[in-house]
Parts: sequence; C-alpha cells; structure tokens
Amino acid sequence: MKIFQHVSDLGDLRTALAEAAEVKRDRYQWQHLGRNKTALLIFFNNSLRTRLSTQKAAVNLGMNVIVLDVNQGAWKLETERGVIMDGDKSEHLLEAIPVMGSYCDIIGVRSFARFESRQDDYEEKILNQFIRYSGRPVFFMESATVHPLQAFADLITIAENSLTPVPSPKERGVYSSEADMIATNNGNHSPLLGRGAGGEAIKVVMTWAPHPRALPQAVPNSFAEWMIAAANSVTPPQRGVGGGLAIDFVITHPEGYELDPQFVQGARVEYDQMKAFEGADFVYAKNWSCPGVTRPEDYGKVLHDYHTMMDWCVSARQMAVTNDAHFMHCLPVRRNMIVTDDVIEGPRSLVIPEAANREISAQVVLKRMLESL
Ligand code: SN0
Repeated sequence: MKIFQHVSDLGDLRTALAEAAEVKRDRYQWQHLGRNKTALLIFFNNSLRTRLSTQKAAVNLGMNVIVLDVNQGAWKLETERGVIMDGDKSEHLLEAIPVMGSYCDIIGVRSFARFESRQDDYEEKILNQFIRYSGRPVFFMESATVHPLQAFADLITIAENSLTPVPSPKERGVYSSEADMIATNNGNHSPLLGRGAGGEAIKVVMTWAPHPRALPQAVPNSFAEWMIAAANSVTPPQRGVGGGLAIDFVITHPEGYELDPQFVQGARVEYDQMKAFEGADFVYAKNWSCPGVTRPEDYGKVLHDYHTMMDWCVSARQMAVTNDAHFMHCLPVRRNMIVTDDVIEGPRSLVIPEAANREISAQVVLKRMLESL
C-alpha cells in the first residue's frame, strides 16, 4: 500500500478485519518488518489519539518514529507557489516535503480543512503535495476531507460489538481461517455477521450534534464512506452466511449539513433525529460544519446558534427509542454539547474501546505499507 486515504486503498474489507483481529491477538509478531525503518508523523493540527496510537503501532512493528509538530518549533511554511515570501513564513512546503521524505520511509500527515476555499480543501491540496513530492508512502492522519484511520477503527469496533451471539464458523459449517480468527477474537462469535443468527442487518445511525465551533467534515465523510463500503462488501444473499457485514446505515442532521455525495453516495438521510434513532444498534455522534453541498455560500460555517440546537445533543431521550444502542464518538468530545454525561459514561458507550482500536487500525496500515516498501 502506497497511499492510505480511502476505504478502497485497503482492498477487501473482510481480509482487513481479519488482519486487524490477528494484530489484536499478538501485536508484536512483526517486529522484523519495521527494523531500521522510520515513520515520520507530521502534525499541522492538534492530536492526542492519532499521535499516541500511530506511534504505538509503529513501535509494535519495530519501527523508529519521528514526530514533528509543524507549528511548534518548525519554520512557518508557505504552501502557495508564486508568493513573494516577505512575510512570517520562512520556508516553502515544496522544499520542506522532499527534505522530510529524505529522513524516513513512511510519512503520516495531519492537516485539517482550512475552510478558506472549499475547492482547495476538497482537492486535498496539502496532502496531495506530500504524495507528489515526498517520494514516500503517505497515510492520512485526518486531512481536509477524510480521517480513514478513525473510520477503520470504528469499523473494527462495530464488527466486534455487532452481535447477539451467533454460532461460531465451525458450528455453522463454515471453515475459513479468517472467520475462525475473528471468531476467536470475539469470544467465539463472528462479529462480521449482522445481528442475530439470521444475519439481520445492524442499524448504524450517524447523527450530527451541536458544537460551538466550526469543525471539519473529515470524520463524518470517512465514517459514511466506510459504512457504505462495509455494507456493499457482500452481495445481499451472502449476508450473514459467509461473514458479511449487514449494515443499515442512516444519517441524520439538520437541513443544510448535507455531506458531499462522493462520501455519502446514496445513503439514507433522515432529518428527524428521533425517527432516525428508532431501532438503532449503533449511534455515532459527530459535529460537522456546513459542507457547502446544498448551501455553497456557507461552506465551513456553523449554520445556527448552538443554543437553539441543543435538542440534537444525544441524551437518554433519544437513546430510549434505540435497540439499546451502543454509543460511539471519535473523541475529543464536548460533553453536554454532543452527548450527555450519562450516555457517554453509560454501559453501552464504546468510546474507550473505539479509541483503543486506533492502535489496531494504524498497525494494519503501517504493516501493509512496510510490506510494500
Ligand atoms: C477534530 C474534528 O475533525 O472534528 C478532530 C476529531 C478527531 N475535532 C476538533 O477539532 C475538536 C475541537 C474542539 O474544540 O472541540
């Protein structure tokens, strides 16, 4: 793997999930792969989970790691060509990138949407320069439009928690080392099935929630992209038999927050949050600013004073109409804006195991990149 940006970069999802389960079983079995190899992690924005989990994943694989916070101690970087550099920016990205590439074997980059131009953000202007000029494999650690390491960890978490018990692959007469591996990982039930032995689809609801600041669309874009890919990863007749992910995916948000069709494709949008939550097995909460799809002039804006949107905050009221849903959020989360204390602290909250799975998703990605060096 030379680039990790989209779900398609990972190839077959069931294979990737089986690999994640194998990483979880023994994360130190590939230390030879990373010997004398260096990962460079570059942060243009803040990070807690991405920084720690990716560093841990690289160390698990025997790699050396260099972390650079561009805004703390590095030269301020110009990103545009043709600019007369007489301001506060001392170095151009076009020199900085190949220099950084010369000190490492794999590069991870975090660079959030800037909200200055929708076109620049959605063309991935910064990350594409790293791909073009670093000479190294590049993985996205939240870019302007995607956060694939998060979405992969989310998918792993949903797979691990998507069941009432179903027969193990052997009991079902399915002999597949992949299925066995996953089953073993999850107390002998294959998490790749839908709910119940019949493989009934699990309902996953992604809900917008209020926030005082304008946040990127990267997390909801990737979550939608990955859920749709997972749902499409098996043809319907195979669902629930050979280990397919049967997912009924619904997105709910106030009007104006419609996400870019390249990520949500034809996913069902339900503007009534309570209706969307009915029968949900997983509730995935996230704030995002206006994606500029139905309201191009409002790209990157908060559309309403958050005080008027507080009924979107996920609380016991909405959770009561779900199928005892698990609660998920990528973190960091602002309590009592996005979710109430009782829901995030409740027995169905998965936010901590979800964050722990960031180490696993990062390790699968780094392992694949090391294997293709
Ligand atoms: C980022 C986002 O994309 O929404 C990172 C999430 C993984 N979140 C924030 O920037 C939150 C900032 C805040 O003030 O709450």
